[in-house]
Amino acid sequence: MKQSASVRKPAAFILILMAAGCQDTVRPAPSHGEVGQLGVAYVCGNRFELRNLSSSSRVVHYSVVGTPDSGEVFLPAGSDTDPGLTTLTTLARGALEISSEEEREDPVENGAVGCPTLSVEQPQATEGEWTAPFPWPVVAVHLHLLPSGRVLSWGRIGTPEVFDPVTGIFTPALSSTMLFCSGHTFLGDGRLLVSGGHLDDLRGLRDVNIFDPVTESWTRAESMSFARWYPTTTILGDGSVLSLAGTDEHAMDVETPEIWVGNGWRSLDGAKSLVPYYPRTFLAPNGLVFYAGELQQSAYLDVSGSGRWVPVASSSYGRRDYGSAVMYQPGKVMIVGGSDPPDGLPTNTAEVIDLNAGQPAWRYTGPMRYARRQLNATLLPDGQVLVTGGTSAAGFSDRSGAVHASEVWNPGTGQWRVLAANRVDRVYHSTTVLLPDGRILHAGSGDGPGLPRELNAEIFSPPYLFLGPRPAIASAPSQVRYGQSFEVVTRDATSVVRLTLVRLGSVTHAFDQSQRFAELSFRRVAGGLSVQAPPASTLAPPGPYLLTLLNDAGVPSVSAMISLR
Ligand SMILES: [Cu+2]
Repeated sequence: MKQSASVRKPAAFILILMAAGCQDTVRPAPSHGEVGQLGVAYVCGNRFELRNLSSSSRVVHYSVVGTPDSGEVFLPAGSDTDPGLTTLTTLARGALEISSEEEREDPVENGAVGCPTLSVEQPQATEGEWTAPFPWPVVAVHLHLLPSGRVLSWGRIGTPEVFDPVTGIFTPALSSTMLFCSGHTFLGDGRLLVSGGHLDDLRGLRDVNIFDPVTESWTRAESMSFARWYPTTTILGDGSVLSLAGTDEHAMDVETPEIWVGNGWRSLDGAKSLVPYYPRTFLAPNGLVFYAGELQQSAYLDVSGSGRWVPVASSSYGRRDYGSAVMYQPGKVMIVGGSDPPDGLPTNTAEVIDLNAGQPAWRYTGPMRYARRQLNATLLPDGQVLVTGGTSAAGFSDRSGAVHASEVWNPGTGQWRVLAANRVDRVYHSTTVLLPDGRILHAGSGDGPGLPRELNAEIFSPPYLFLGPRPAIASAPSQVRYGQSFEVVTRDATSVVRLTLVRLGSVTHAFDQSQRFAELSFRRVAGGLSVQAPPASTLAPPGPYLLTLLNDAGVPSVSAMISLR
């Protein structure tokens, strides 16, 4: 602490210079920890500045005293007149000790001084920003981010279309099945499994189709034993996929769940149950499938043997008809919005449950500013949940109550923050997915009762894209195995404080059947990060994910596509 007064001043000076983009200004020498040719100075927050006066670059070892935080840092060559300066943000708070083969520095205290926030004038830094609507060839009732970074969508009318977010070009991908009202999620190999479809209103199909994102073409797979209209598909830890609920070719409820086993379907005759349309289901860390809603009573579905249901806990609000649900961390689920009774006034409330607890129970988290149903809840790479669209009016999908403001939920505080508003009413059949560049695509609405067909989409840039330079991934493996450690090459390793995975989105009817979030632990090594893959497939089921670095300002990198096997 005793050095903080002498350090604080130059630190603020350096930050201002950095903000102004100056690279070549002579900077004050570190005031502490200086031995030989290495130097360490505390800056602010968990930031330290490392100095290399040697004319050759070197790799030094660092550790935060009394914590597991340690690693390696590459220091570029310096000289008497131009010290090679590297800013390092430690993951833990504590004194920083660095050493090389020749030298060992005394630890430098963390002065516990807050970092000055860059005063950003532009409102985008607090609210984000929407693009103007742009044309979309179908009503995007079903919307998916493909492992290629392209976006697949379809509606009731027209053919499925693949959109390239980089070029803006659409390419049709004709299917022999009418895929409207199907269920879908990504398989472990990155192909999209689509279960069921549309025979007529309320009447489903047995068809199963698989979309290959490389050839951008469809293949028919083994049909299900039951036709399904409005089913949910959920991938399990072993790569098999549950198809649950829906109505059959006679518009009768399908009570028997089925499991895709790679070359056909297995019926769970012991788990017959009437589950409403598009159940909000997730693979839980214990390997069971968790049913979070829309009904008030949540439950586990055990798919082993002939299957069975086990009640878990009752949520507080009631039924959440056309509310959304999201697993925002392994085993942690939020249910948000919706209406009880169905078609009644929507709620702004949200509830969370932690399935990792001994006795999981629902509890309220902060409420949204706006009540809504027909909303979308989308995981961001920083682990927050973005809500878009929906209506606050009673009725099935009354456009007079369309909510345009987006809101973001912070799982750390349980609070929501209102962000910028989009232009178009997006209610029933609206969809939202996270893109690899950290922006969010919001589309659809229509192809339903009395609603205009919104043949357009909008893209949202969240506030994190306006907070300064983005870290960058130079390279990352395209595939990793559970429990494996792997390397991410980046020049920004010393400022990266988080590394996250978000499973690719596959969305319809106010629910993403595919997205998941996981935080990865890592250690800095020369040239990048040594990262630990999730230890088990029940925490992060196999398939394609966006891998993202976040720096100490909360700014995400452009994501890399990575496949968990
Ligand atoms: Cu529908």
